[in-house]
Amino acid sequence: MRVLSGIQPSGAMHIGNYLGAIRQWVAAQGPDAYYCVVDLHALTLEIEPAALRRQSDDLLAILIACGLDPTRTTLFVQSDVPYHAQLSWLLECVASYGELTRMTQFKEKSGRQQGYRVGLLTYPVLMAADILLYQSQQVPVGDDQRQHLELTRDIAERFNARYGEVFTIPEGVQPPVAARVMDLQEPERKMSKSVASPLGCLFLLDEPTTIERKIKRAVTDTDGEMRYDPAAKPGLANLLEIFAALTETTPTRVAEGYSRYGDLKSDLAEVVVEALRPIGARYEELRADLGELHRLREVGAEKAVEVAARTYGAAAAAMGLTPRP
Ligand code: ATP
Ligand code: LTN
Repeated sequence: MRVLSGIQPSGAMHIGNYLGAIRQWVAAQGPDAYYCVVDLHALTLEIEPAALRRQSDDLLAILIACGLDPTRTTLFVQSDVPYHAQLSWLLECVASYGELTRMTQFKEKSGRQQGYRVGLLTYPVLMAADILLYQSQQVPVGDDQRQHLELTRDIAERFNARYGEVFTIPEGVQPPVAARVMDLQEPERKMSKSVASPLGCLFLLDEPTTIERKIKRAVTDTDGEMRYDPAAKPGLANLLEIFAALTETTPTRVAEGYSRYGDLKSDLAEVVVEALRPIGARYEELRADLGELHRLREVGAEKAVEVAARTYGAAAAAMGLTPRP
């Protein structure tokens, strides 16, 4: 099964990324899986060049620390493979302006700033290029990316109908629980790297005391009734989901084991700290050897280029371009 997914180096990785996406990446890894650090996507919002460089290295290291093995699977950086930007242009000439302005993420992110970049609008087309270049069948992502996946399918189907069968039609796959981890302070908003929420976001590299403090202060509700009800009790439901995902059970089951919010929170803090401890330790080792990290990056780029070049050539030729051999 051909698998591809991506994550932006737009900030430190949080538990939403981990539970919504990265754990699924690790489970699906193997010779047919392609995972990329999508640095071109991170340019759609303001980011310092030095921060982009540093965060791309950080992210490679933490992905490996989470259990991805770059010798068994292909782990690469998007901008190392020029075909992503090239195919994106071809697909921009297949996608329509109307379908891009309808994207929820575009509406949210463009609404937060004046004079937003055109890349923020065309971002889902670049994402479609990432996916289609590798002829991916499955794309493990969090719930927030469903709409972008649907758009990718529409673009691929339209391309195939107009120019001939070039692309595999992919499908998104979401985890059974914690596909959408919410901000701990504002449980109606998803946890996000690029939105500053000092107490709302649990980062994988947070110190144990920080994790305890954030979970203890997480917003719940005042009726004190322990039950899993995401609509009526979003803050509590979020904590139950994180707990369930990390202990391989269901949120309802977790709720049955507790009567007080305080007890649930202190046990959850312990579960999170223990789950993240080995990741933090491994990360420090990997990040200390930048030479080795860059060698692994190069290995990944070489494997990715081989596949991407083939698909790009087929797409360009189908549209009437004459790619050089
Ligand atoms: P940004 O805030 O910069 O948009 P992000 O935190 O949303 O970043 P991405 O790099 O865009 O993260 O996404 C990487 C993966 O993590 C995607 O598959 C996405 O669906 C998933 N993901 C992101 N946020 C969450 C969340 N709160 N819950 C579950 N999955 C998430
Ligand atoms: N758009 C995604 C990140 C992303 C991605 C991809 C995910 C870029 N390219 C390809 C899966 C497949 C996001 O914002 N989370």
